[in-house]
Amino acid sequence: MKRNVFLIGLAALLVAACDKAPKEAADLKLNDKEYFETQGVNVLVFSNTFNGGFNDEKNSGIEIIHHGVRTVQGGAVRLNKTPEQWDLVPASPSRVVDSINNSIEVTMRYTDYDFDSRVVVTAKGKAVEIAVYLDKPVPEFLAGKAGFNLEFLPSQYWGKTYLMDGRPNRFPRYAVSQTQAVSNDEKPRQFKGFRTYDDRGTGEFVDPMPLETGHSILIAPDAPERMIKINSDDAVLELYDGRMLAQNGWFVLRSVLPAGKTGKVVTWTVEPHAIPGWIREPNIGFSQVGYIPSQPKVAVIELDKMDKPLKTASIIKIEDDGSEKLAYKGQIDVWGMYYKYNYVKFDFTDVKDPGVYYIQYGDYKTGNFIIDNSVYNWITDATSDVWIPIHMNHMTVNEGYRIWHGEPFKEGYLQAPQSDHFDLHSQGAQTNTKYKPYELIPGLNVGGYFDAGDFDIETGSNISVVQNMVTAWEMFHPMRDETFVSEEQRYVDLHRPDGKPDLLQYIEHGVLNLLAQAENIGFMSQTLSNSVLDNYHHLGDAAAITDGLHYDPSLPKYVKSADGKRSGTPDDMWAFTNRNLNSDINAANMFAAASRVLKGYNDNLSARCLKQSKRLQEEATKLMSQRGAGMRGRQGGQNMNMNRAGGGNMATNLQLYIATGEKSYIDQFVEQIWPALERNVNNSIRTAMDAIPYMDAAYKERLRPYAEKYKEYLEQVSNNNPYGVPIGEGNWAGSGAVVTYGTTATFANLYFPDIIDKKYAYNAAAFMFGCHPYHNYSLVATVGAARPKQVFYGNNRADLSFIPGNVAPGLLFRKPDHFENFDDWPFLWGQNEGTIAGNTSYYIFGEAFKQMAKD
Ligand SMILES: [Ca+2]
Ligand SMILES: [Ca+2]
Ligand SMILES: [Ca+2]
Repeated sequence: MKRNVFLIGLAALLVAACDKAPKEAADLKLNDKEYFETQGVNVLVFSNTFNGGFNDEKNSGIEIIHHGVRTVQGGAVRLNKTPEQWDLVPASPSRVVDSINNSIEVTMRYTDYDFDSRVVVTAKGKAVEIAVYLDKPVPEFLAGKAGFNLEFLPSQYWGKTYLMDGRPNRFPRYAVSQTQAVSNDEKPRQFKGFRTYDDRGTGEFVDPMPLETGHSILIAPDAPERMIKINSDDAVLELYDGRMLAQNGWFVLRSVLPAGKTGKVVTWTVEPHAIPGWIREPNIGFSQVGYIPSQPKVAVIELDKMDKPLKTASIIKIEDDGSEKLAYKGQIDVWGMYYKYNYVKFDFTDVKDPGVYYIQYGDYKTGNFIIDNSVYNWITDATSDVWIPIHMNHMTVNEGYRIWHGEPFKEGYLQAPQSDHFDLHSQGAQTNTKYKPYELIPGLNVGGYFDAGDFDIETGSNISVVQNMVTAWEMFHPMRDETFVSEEQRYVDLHRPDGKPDLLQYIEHGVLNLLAQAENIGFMSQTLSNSVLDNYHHLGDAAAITDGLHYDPSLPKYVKSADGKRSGTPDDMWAFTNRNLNSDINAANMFAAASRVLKGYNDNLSARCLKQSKRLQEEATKLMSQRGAGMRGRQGGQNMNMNRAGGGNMATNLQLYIATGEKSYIDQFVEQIWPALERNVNNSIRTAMDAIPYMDAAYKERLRPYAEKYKEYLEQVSNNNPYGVPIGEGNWAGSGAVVTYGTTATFANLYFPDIIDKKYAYNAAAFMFGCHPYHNYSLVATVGAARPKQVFYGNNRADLSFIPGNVAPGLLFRKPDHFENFDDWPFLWGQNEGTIAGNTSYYIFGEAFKQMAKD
């Protein structure tokens, strides 16, 4: 039987081949985790609320996890037919779970419109009744607009059929339905009054028309694992395609709330089909990149709680002639329950012969993997040769026949006026600079890296990027040269050697923007970002975000000046200049480090870096102690000097010592490091280890007991969950923390091999490369893995694609007990976005890890 576990993301849905499978599924019951459950169907009611930092994250409200996949979400009273990310979301001030009546009631509130409603979800047999109640009629402006919405994941429904009142139809693969243009006066307010759209001077917004309307819809009768029946006697069901407005839109089923009415105003019966006796297919986690012969090799198998673990599993070798042979048979060890699934492990460390293998667990076989000493050789190449250079700002980036993007933001950056912002930034009343609001700050359109799936320069991230690259350069001196970079031509060509190590060119490119900030603004900006929201969600060529022409308010909007150099379209990017002294200190640290590696490569840039490093350090120290003096006055003489602020300054002192050799810096570092290690060894040991090459042998000896203590922490993490790495549960999934954990564990092994075993770093690598919950795909879009993830939230996400070398945040936790990582729908940034700081952290991890695996 050749079922391929590669397909489980799409097909975690096979009926268990069990003769005793019941003919009928059991009724939905409210469980002790406060959601409605039957085998194969979970209905969650505001277990996850609309409270993310970015409004509608498509992760909230009423949700359905259908045969293991969260295919339905967004169930709530909404003000739009197909809500976009920045449309208003309701607060949910109360949620009451009634286990006696098998129901959950949630209050929803739109403060902007003083509009309250309630939704009551009650289990009724195999269905839930969803009822919307109003104590006061819908406010006049929202009448005909507010409705109860439920959203369906396009990638799980396109191509499947539906029947509305018996009329058959098919969910479209691409958004091609009808819209109408409606006066902006009728558009409900968006987040903070921003607009997601450019109306091109029409005064109208685009409003989608329904695909179908009726009272009864049968969704996906052709796919039992996705089939849902929804009826409403008291309201009309309207089906929309949210992708008409935004590529990340979902299919939306909604009923408009009736005007002028109170009480129970809309009632739906929703019956998600449960396949009788359904058991989720095992998720066999292993490293898709493979293993070196000497390392531990443990597959972690995630099992449905109704599944019965097998006693053994096997490793099959694929021979040179294509035949297959049993290489190893070993026992399965039960780890136990972790959230909703049961976990077992299969240790095949004894398999050491180089070759091609797969894992056989009962009827399930995995895709193949390689055992060989070379398997890790390529794990950073896609990141360094492709992902990083594609994210170079202010350059044209070419690869073979393809231009990834032209030169962005030729018109430069304006001083941001006092403003709120949509990407978690703001500009205060003071500019803190010599520039007036909207004045061009010269010189900023050079160097730097796009933040992530968006195109801004996050200064903090860019500082980390340069710091990461400097660390990688000093530790490993990678001479790899696969990228042509010309700052003069503002041109990058992938896979074209130019005689210069790429890493030095990448450091130089990062430094160019950060130096421009320090020199022209005087300190570090918060961010260089979009001034209008409808540019921020740009997908496509970065050079097309702005028109490249200086904004001239004397010209009409959309009109160019006669000389073609200015335009009346206010699209120029802004520099946000609230002064953050910690950021200046971080920059001082980074400039010191960059100055060191650029010496002999670009002496002029190196000297400018050192100058700015010292200036920022001095200015920030002085300003901090002035602020500290103010606090001292209030706090009765307590010494609030900046050294107490945390590890940032400690690392800076080390960097400045390495750069300048001045003793005062290292004295301060030594004064700080030991108390910091005492307070929290896991947070400080990496910085402490960074100093080892510059200190005497006694320093390293003094660190040994802390390495022992750090080992206790590693052991504790190893036992916290079946995967043996830290697994985060935030709104942004936690692979970054796994990379950090793996990097520190790797360095600890390199410095203290007799104390710190390699297994901790191997666990981190295996997790990144496929041994993790939900599915077993590598989280890195990269060479080396047989089955990397296919879709990421990169700037090409509208093509349901990826940029090679990207690292996904990975397994997103949804309360109360569900991990997921969509691999057919890229648009959830918390699972699928890669960031420039995160990906360069991965680059260091990879370089260090390769070294460790080689030793
Ligand atoms: Ca950003
Ligand atoms: Ca090069
Ligand atoms: Ca412009």
